[in-house]
Amino acid sequence: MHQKPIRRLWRQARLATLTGTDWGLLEHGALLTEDERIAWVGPVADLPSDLSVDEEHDLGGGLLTPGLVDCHTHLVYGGRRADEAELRLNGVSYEQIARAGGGIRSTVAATRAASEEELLAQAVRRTQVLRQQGVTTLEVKSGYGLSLEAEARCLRVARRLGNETGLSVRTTFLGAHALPPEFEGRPDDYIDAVCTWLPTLHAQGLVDAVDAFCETIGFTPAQTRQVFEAARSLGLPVKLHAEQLSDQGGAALAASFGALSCDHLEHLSPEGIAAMKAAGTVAVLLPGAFYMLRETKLPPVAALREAGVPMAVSTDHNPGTSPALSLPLMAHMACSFFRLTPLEAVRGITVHAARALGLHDRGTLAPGQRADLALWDLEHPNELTYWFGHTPCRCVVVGGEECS
Ligand code: DI6
Ligand code: FE
Repeated sequence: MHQKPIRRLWRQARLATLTGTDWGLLEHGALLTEDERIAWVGPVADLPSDLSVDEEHDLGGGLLTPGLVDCHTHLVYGGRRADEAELRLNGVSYEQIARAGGGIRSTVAATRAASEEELLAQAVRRTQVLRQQGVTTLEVKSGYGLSLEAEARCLRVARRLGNETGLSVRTTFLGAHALPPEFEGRPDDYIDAVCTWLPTLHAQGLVDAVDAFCETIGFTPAQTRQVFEAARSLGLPVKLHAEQLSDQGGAALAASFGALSCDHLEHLSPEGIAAMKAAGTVAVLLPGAFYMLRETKLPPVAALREAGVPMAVSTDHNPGTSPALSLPLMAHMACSFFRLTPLEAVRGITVHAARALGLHDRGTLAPGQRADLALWDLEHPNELTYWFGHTPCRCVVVGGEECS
């Protein structure tokens, strides 16, 4: 039976539509939604006088933007690494910590030991914090299980997160994140295993995209290519942790597979930029990891801008290098550290972040887009990158339904 859509009118707000090359500000704006989609956006004065709606929402003079999109997180994991962070701040090196069984491997051990329900409860709490700061869509990577069973558990948790919190969750299989202890000294065997797990996980509906960590301390370009070929044979899109600590040519490799995004990119070369531009690959910048690792090499933002490569910004939430849960803070840091303009940074946590996930139905306020909205106690969207350390988000709307 075809039911009549629920029409909701949202008014008494300033709107930032982000549809063009500017903020797309509408001073006295209104927005009409039909079920989970936006049906109309414009000045309140242009609303037809005989409009009939099922619900009317007074937005109290706030600022309405598209719901934010966090396009790169490692949100599902067990344990925490504050002790390791303290050791590092007391002068112990990352390598010493890793040799003593810390680092990524300690998170792998804690994740393997945790039940699905425990992992879910922790991930829900983290997701609620992201949502309180405007996020309506997020990506969640696996990569702390590193066995078929534990990776499947983490991806199931990521799938369930959407139901538990009402947000949209995209899942990414990152089996090629680190070498698990049982494969010590046998990285090629591990990559073979990862490639055999992928069809199984995909058949269970757990994988929206495939990622890898291409780095001296991660996997080689040849190993990354093997993972990408397995993804391609299943028709799955790829993305890559590329050029974070050194230039491995990972971005060009990922672009040759039509990657949705390359992420980190502090050591990205001009060739990598050209390949990303040609492939339409999004550059995802992660100032949280840059900051926590006290990196000094900046991603080549001016060259990316010049080339016209779309830039996104994300939290990279993970327990080792970026335990951050505020996307507006990351936008602020993308401006102050990486010299994005406020408009670039805001597009980077909305429309370009959506594109980094292959999603074209969100990130702007326009008819046909999903009715994913964030309402802020702000006068102008440039304040999203101005304030830091507090939360001016009043609530979010997901698929036309008020959510918090
Ligand atoms: N790059 C990173 O910065 C994180 N993963 C990755 O591929 C680090 C993850 C961790 O230390 O737990
Ligand atoms: Fe990451």
